[in-house]
Amino acid sequence: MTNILILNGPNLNMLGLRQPEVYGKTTLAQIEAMCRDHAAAREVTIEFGQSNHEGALIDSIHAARGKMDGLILNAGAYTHTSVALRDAVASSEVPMIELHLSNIHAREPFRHHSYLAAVAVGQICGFGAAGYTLAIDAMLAHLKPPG
Ligand code: CA2
Repeated sequence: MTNILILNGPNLNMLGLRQPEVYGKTTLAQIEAMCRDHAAAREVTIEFGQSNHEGALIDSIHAARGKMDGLILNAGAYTHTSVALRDAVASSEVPMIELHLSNIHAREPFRHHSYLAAVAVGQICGFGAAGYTLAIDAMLAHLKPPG
């Protein structure tokens, strides 16, 4: 069984409740349910979490070391600010996919730079809530390439 940690950063607990024009109408609880359904059909177990606190996210990434096969990380605004999160990902040695609901490259210039991109397997952005299940499939393809 493949174990994937899906971790969400600050303010993503507000999904579906505010700014639906930017982030969509789907709540984080609905996204978690979508991910659980998707994983169940693929022999994948997921852990799903969210924190508004940088240190708590770092603790979760450290705890994933040696336990989880992959990390899907929507670090929210910490993407653009946090060297500490980048260092945590690098030290965890868990393959990480950087995920965003919105296309960060089509938004304000300060969202164009990601501290996480250089330590990611790859980045998925701009597909809204569907990005989460795309990221599960991308992680499986990375961990077990076809053929
Ligand atoms: O597009 C994404 O997934 C982001 O990671 C979302 C972050 C943003 O800072 C990144 O640049 C891109 C913001 C998450 C805030 O989520 C909210 C949801 C509803 C209402 C208000 C904020």
